[in-house]
Amino acid sequence: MAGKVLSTGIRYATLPESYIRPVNDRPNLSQVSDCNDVPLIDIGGGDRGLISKQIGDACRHYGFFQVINHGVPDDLVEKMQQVAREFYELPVEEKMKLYSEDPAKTMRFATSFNVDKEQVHNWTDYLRLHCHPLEQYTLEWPSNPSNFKEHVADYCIAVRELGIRLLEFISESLGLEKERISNILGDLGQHMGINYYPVCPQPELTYGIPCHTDPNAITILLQDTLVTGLQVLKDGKWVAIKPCPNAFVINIGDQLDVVTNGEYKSVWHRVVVNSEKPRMSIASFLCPCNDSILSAPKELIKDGSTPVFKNFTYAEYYKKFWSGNLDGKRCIEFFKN
Ligand SMILES: O=C(O)CCC(=O)C(=O)O
Repeated sequence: MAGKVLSTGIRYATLPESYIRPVNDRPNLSQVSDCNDVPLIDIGGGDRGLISKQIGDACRHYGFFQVINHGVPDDLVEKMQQVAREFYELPVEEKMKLYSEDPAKTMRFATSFNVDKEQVHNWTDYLRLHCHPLEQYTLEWPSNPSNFKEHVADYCIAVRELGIRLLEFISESLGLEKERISNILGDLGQHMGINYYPVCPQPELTYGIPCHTDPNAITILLQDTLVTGLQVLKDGKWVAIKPCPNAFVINIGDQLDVVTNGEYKSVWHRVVVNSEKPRMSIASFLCPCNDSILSAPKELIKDGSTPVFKNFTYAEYYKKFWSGNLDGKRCIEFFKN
């Protein structure tokens, strides 16, 4: 079983066969350029109108953006990164105590995506946690490293506040009341993915995570400060998002696409790996409450037209997402009218 995961400390000289992508599905790294105009939005200032306009423009034209002066204290970010690193440094036998391939589990250590179903594996391990309500989930979180629960919980609380503020700006950017979108999403669920991408002997043959859109509403990503890996599809071309100090990358997920009636599209992104350095990223996924009925507000549906998406619950969507393969098809297509 331990042979399935990658964060074992073993360095491979060549890429194991089960990770090699077919020739027509490789990252073509030489063709990817840096994105030099990623919107970088300072949300610490007082001009709400300007901030929501900048966020609205970024959602419309990019589907992702970065925020600075976001209110998540630096020391919480550092402690979060530190315990995440320490977790991956644990002996593989210790991490394997948490291993599961069951996506319904609310805490698990895993690898790739859907190991038993997918044809080619992805060069990543991840620790996946449900985080809200904290008192319900922290009990099952790893107790090794010993300060994991404390630091991750503090970070989750601060990131959640940021997410709620961002949803308010997004709502206002559409001409809606501040809480309109949050009210549709209900008491927001919160999941975390602590992703580890080991050094890879042949990065041009595989992905850390292949092209996908996120199933949730918005993702607040803490990138590795030193190693680039995230790429976003912009105007039909893959561009690399270089880490920016003290910034989070925010990307629009499928549920925001649904509740904006397709006005803000969920963004295609992927992760590539590196032959010299491992990479770690920490993704916080804010999602609708499991049983909220998701639909766009009437203000965003033109008179007499049919909403782009059917009504459904997030529980239905999430199950469908994890039953697939990250094979480049958007789960959201199954929910269109
Ligand atoms: O590692 C990253 O930069 C992005 C991770 C990601 O796309 C995900 O966890 O869904």
